[in-house]
Amino acid sequence: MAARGRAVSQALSRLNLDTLARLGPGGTFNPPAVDPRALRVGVVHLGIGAFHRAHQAVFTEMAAAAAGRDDWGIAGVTQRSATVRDQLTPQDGLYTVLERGRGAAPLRVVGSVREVLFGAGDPAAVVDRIADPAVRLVTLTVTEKGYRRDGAGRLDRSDPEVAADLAGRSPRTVVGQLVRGLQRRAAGAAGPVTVLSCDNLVGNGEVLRGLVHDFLDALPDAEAGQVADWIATSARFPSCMVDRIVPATSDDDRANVRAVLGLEDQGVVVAEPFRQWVIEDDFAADRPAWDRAGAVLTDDVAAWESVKLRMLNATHSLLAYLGALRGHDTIAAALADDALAAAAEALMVEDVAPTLRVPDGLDLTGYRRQVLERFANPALRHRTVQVAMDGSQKLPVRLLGTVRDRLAAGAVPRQAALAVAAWMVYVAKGRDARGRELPLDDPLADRLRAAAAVGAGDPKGLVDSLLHVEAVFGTDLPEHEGFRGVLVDHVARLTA
Ligand code: CS2
Repeated sequence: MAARGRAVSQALSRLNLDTLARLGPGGTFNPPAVDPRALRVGVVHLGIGAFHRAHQAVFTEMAAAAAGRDDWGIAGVTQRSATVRDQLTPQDGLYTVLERGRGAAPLRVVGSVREVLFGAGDPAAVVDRIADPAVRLVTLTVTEKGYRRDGAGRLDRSDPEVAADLAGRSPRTVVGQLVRGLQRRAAGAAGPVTVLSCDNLVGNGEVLRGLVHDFLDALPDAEAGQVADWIATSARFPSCMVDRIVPATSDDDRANVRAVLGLEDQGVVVAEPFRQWVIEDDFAADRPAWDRAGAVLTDDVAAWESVKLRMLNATHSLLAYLGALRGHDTIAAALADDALAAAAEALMVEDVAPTLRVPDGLDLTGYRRQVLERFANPALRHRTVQVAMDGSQKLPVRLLGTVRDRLAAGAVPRQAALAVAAWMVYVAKGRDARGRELPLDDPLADRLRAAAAVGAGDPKGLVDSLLHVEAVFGTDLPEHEGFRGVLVDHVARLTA
């Protein structure tokens, strides 16, 4: 059967502009909203993973269609592996978005990605594209770790990759690529540009601007000064909040698309029907008409950002660690476990909500319900271990702000501490309730494993040694007796 399935799929043509044109108007899928052949590149996107393709690339195509523009095509950069380039280039950049769950739209073929560059393979091409006068926008989804920050949130100059970029090689880090591209723009009068971070960071625009300046500060004065002046007048770094759940694509998903299109698409991305984008309205030049595609442009993005990170992402992590430990494969299965559903609700109500400034027009109770409904979507099959990855990078952003705010208010953040404790046990145990191995996929994996080994076997020891990983907990949290105590209680219960 399997061999036969493979033979059939090999015989199928690949999705591309020609095969798509031959399909004609099918009715079973939505073709690109604009003619991809007519689109010219105006955006460089760093980090063209599944999330970008299911989120900003869709908004950008819809915006171009709504405004009748042909100058907002995307040049995507895949950073470390050539996979996405090899998937999309033979397909002329086309790929499908497969929505799963209640209210799912028909398959959508997206045509806004016009080119894919491989950052590690051809770093000079990335700099060239950022410096291209036709480009007015550089967007990023490079995940938390792609920013290469130290424990204090500054550019980590002890990171060998950062150091190598600073020394002048063709840049391979995201901040290096940006600075070298901006430097070329400044020198060549390429015109103003907006740099828009779309990662789950607090104040993502401000963070990125700071890292760009950290990089410049480490360069020789003459070189850096001019660029800093140019950035002050000609570049903007707005913040934004992005939201759409995008689980990893499976073979089943690709088979599903094959069955509908009759074409092989190696670039399929899966997403829930929901998508949201709240963007700070601060651009150096023009921008796609994203507001006409459902995005909200605002002067106050910070409140939206913390609602999303502290409610949705924090609860996601809680369900991921507790769920994975209890042997639940998916977020939906974790939420179907009553004890975990109660913990999720308690985290949002007791610890998170009191710390939030609610943006105008948002009903927090409705938001909370909607988050839980989205997590409960069984068709998504979003794996707990996928959300569990990179905990050292995610915890400070989504949970520790809540912890610090609650402690400052004199409260013990019991529910937020449960999520942190579950992460500690996940790191230390490495196995679920059924004895299956849990992957520790994290840039600090070695450091975390070493810390967990020191404290092994004793809840107090484990909490103390992991709390002293400064890159995660800073220097303040290990000193906090109340927080430490509640972590020890939770870890003792979770390991009993
Ligand atoms: C998730 C996010 O993997 C994770 O850490 O919490 O990717 C989440 O699905 C998105 O932020 C939703 O917008």
